[in-house]
Amino acid sequence: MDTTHPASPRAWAAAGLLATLAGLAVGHLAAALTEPRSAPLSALSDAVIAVVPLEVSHWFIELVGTADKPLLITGLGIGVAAAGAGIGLLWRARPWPARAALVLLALVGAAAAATRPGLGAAAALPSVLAGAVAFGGLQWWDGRYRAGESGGRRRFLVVAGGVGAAALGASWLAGRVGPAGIEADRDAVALPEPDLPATDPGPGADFEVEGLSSYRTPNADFYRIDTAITVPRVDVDTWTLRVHGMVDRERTYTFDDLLGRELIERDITLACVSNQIGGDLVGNARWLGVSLADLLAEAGVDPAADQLVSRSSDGWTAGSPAELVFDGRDAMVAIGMNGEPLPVDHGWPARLVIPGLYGYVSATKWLTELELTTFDSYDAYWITRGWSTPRPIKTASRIDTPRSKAGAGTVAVAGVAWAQHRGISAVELRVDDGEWTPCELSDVATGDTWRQWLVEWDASPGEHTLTVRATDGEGEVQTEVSQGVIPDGATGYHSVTVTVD
Ligand SMILES: Nc1nc2c(c(=O)[nH]1)N[C@H]1C(S)=C(S)[C@@H](COP(=O)(O)O)O[C@H]1N2
Ligand SMILES: [Mo]
Repeated sequence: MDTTHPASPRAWAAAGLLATLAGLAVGHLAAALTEPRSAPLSALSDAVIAVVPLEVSHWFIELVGTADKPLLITGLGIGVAAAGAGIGLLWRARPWPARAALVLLALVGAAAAATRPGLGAAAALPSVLAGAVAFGGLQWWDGRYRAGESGGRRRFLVVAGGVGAAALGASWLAGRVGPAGIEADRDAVALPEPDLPATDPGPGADFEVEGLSSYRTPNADFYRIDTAITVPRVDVDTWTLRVHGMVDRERTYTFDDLLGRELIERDITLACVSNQIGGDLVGNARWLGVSLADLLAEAGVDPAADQLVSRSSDGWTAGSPAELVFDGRDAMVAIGMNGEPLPVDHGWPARLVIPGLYGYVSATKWLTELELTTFDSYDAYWITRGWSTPRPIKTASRIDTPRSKAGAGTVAVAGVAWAQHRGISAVELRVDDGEWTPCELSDVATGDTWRQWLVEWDASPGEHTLTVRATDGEGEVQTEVSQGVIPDGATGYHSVTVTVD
């Protein structure tokens, strides 16, 4: 064994790090050109999310909120890079074990990618390429140093760094124009006018108070919640929606089939079960789509099927009560959101929307399958992870403005309240320990949307606590009992402390 090695351990670690980063970049490029979800770090993060114990993921999400995914992918990136540095270090003295470790690392990535729902064996390729690049890089570095070559360090740095940077640049380009660049497909869709337009609540839908959420949430501001590390990129030309399970005849629809059907347009507020009191995981949009009840009726649903399982292109599932789909509410397969084709982040090309249910049991994005089954025979994604089977959305109200400061005198206090499908019949505000004061309510066309509320407050200098509560369309006052989001949604009153000067 060569003991008079000219390169220091530190140089070897750096070479291992650099070779690994270059490999990751090449893997990323290969994924961008084929299937973005198969990128090594993306696939690894997805796999971690799939296997990590429930308690750990709940703890992590509680700790860092919606930064969970960026943090996970960054953490894994650092971990893989550190492993690369370690492999470089090991290679200096013991090349064979180091080679084996590198192959193993690449295989872990390959296995993670190939086993992701909706991906196949080909998804292993980016990780295999990443491993090959890192392997080749270290092999080259090794050859130069064992040959006692000097001046190779700089060349290695330039080549490995160059390969990495070029691959990252090319991936960025591929993301815009390659197979991943589905924006062009989306732009090319001309949404037809709805056959059954939404009932417009009129100008009284929006108080237009500064700081108050607008009645319709612009797509760019609409909250996004899903398990996807890399958003599924669905090819609309080959996309189909399959209806199967407990039905008389299986059915498959293309995107054009949907476009050619009777299109309904509805304002529906979507809410996430993991929204905290006062939180912003809720939004209201005007959806365009086809009636879910009509679509399912064509397949002939077995009356014994009490659960509709909707599945996405990345294997996520939601289970909704079939009864609610057929009770006359505007459940739909949506293809448009606020006058545009569905944004990629919100489910392009099609998603499910069922008024009155939280997103985790109804709002499947990147929808590919509707399966009629029973609750006894199948538990959907979040049900197997400690969340409740479907229950009605809890009545909630939120103070949007003011949030912390106000000037003395007349202050507009305003916010939104929601209890989808039941609607909101009253909202009241309490200042400090005072009486509950009724608020003015905005106009709504249905109970499926949130409702703005507004009240004028004569604010005196000092610190004040404002508390809001709503009453739903059935006359039920929002409960004061405070409960966390698990397992079926938070309860309790939203209050803010305002300093008036
Ligand atoms: N494919 C897929 N669809 C999904 C999810 C998901 O993780 N994957 N999350 C659901 C949850 S929990 C919510 S609250 C809504 C959020 O929809 P949005 O991101 O369009 O606001 O999408 C639902 N649809
Ligand atoms: Mo959610």
